[in-house]
Amino acid sequence: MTTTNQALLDWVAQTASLTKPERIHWCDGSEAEYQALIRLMLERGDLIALNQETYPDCYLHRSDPSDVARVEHLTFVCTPDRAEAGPNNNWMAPAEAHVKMDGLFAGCMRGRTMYVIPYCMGPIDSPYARCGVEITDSPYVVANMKLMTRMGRAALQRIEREGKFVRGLHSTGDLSPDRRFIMHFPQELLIQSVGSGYGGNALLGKKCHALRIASWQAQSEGWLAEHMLIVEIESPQGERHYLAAAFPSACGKTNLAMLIPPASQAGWKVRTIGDDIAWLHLDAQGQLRAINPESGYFGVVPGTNPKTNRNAFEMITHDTIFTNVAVTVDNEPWWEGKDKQRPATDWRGKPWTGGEGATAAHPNSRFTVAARQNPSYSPLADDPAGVPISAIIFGGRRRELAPLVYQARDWRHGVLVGASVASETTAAATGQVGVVRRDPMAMKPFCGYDFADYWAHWLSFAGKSTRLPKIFHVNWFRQDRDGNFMWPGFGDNLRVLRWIIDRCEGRAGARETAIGFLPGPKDMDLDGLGIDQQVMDSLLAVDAASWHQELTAIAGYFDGFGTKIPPALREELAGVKKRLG
Ligand code: GTP
Ligand code: SPV
Ligand code: MN
Repeated sequence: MTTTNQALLDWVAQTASLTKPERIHWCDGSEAEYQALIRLMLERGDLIALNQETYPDCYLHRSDPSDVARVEHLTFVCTPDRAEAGPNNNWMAPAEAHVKMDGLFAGCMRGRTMYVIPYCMGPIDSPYARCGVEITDSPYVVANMKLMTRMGRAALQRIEREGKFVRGLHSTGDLSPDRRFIMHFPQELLIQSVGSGYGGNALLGKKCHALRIASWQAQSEGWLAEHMLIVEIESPQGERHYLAAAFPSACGKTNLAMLIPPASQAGWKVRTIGDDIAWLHLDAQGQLRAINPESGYFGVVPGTNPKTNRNAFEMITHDTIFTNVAVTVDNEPWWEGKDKQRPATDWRGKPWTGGEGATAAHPNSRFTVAARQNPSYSPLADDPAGVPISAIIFGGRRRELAPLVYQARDWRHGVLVGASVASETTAAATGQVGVVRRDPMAMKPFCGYDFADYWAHWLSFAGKSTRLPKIFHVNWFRQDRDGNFMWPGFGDNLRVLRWIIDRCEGRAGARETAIGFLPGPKDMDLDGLGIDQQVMDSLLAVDAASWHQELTAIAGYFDGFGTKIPPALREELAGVKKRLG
């Protein structure tokens, strides 16, 4: 395979002369190609075959122990003007970054195969979809890109038709954290990543392209690229709604997108459009529509079981690549929260001995799987027109303060709600876990430009349509004094989604508070839940003193963006403060 696109041919030739691979392989995206890559990785030891009777076509990849999560401190946005990247990004001057990266890429593919992966983010025939080409020396990356994106011949044909694509160059390098960088050059539509084989650092179509570069493009083109799941909810009467929800990494997007209604919610159907990224466009009627640019899931493994997420649990019993899980004596994958078994080896392949605070599977162990394997897969994920969004939901992982659910007063207030999201850090990125940090719109690690400009962009939608989605905030993670989750979560989150949908349809009650609208005691269906009224009261309480503290923290956070902060956000913040009294 090769191409008629001269720019692509030139870039491939240029990259080969820099990186000096032994051979070049153009990926066609075929099943045969995928199987050949799997065989190659099994021979090289990059993959280990799991129990092929109980887990057919499932494999385990053990990454370098230093390379198990995104590395935000090594991720840069390289714009000519530092201010474009904003205080929310690490910045490096493009010229400096190019010199550094060229040095690291020089000869890095000697003796290795260079893979050229044309891919399409979004349904191949969608006007909202965008293409890219990733060049990599990692067969693991190729196999993951095959599961996660529409990759190969069809994508290349679209690139040849359109002539435009995002370039991504990746090399595993020597895996030394000292020589690990993930660089973005938005003006050049270019990504360069070296020294990591981990998902978000190496599968360049995902966070690097579909969020950081795409958010940049979306700003100038009038759309939104967001860290959001997209879910379809069908009532027993057959009424369908589509919701988009932004939660920070490892805060419940995959689980909500694959929700299984509890027994007491008979007749409700939930289907998945996407679990991580949404591209949102206004159509000619002013309706916000969403596509999922991905075609697979790179999901958190720990905690997945038939009770929390039976869809995911079944989905990953075949044709799945596991990364950094433990293994049982029967050579089955194992992780914390799976079952009562004791694993034989931990994620590093060492005999499992237990031990205080240790986990057998890495807390950020992941599965990679094609979306079509999901029992709750919605065929609308392939609809080029996307789905109409009724509500946008923001959320975070907060043991205190943030109530189970509340509704913003209007779009402008909703942008404040999104901009002030805070959440406890998780194992999805290296660094401390469990510390509350601001993660506006769940995009702290992924917004490719200054947050102040990004919020202004969000605010601008109010002037473009009169039928924008309603905006909500949820928190599934409130804890009591003993550290137990107060809300059952998972399937029961449907009860909250139903209130949200009914609010959109103007048929659910609410009580007005300083921070927005919350369900009153009778406004949510809690039938069959058996939750204490006292617990519900505290899940839906708005404590004025604590919220005053929160507002001060938000104001302080906004100060970090200087004079660029949109006045509307300050005004909305002042409005909440005034209402709190
Ligand atoms: P990324 O792929 O990193 O963007 O994460 P995600 O937002 O898709 O997170 P995911 O759904 O994989 O959930 C991460 C963790 O949160 C898992 O360990 C889940 O078991 C847990 N979780 C998800 N939903 C709930 C919930 O409703 N309640 C509680 N208590 N935990 C949840
Ligand atoms: C996240 O960290 O939000 C993920 C996993 O979805 S990664 O692809 O590694 O970014
Ligand atoms: Mn994510």
